[in-house]
Amino acid sequence: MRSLLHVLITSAAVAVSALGCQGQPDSSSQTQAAGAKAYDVRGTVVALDAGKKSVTLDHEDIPGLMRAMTMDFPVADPAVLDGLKPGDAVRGKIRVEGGAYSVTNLKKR
Ligand SMILES: [Cu+2]
Repeated sequence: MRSLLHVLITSAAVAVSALGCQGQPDSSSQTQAAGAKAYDVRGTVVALDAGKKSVTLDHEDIPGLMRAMTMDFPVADPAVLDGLKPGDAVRGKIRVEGGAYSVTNLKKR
């Protein structure tokens, strides 16, 4: 019971902080928020796509989404990867919408 409660609280915190980061009070954000969920991710950059359209991350467990693994993620904007290079330890946000992943934020930690 206690761990379930923890998951619920964590999920709520993630949702709130995602709104804080991305919240732009325009009409399009409402449709975006409808089916989209945001997750915190921590891991290490393995490789960057030349055009910075995707990043390979060796990521830790993402509670409620997937276990730890190495995989490619599309990025929302090439600027998300500015200043990052393979080997960097990072943390950031992944948006999941309609089964598609997108890294919306990634910073060295
Ligand atoms: Cu994964």
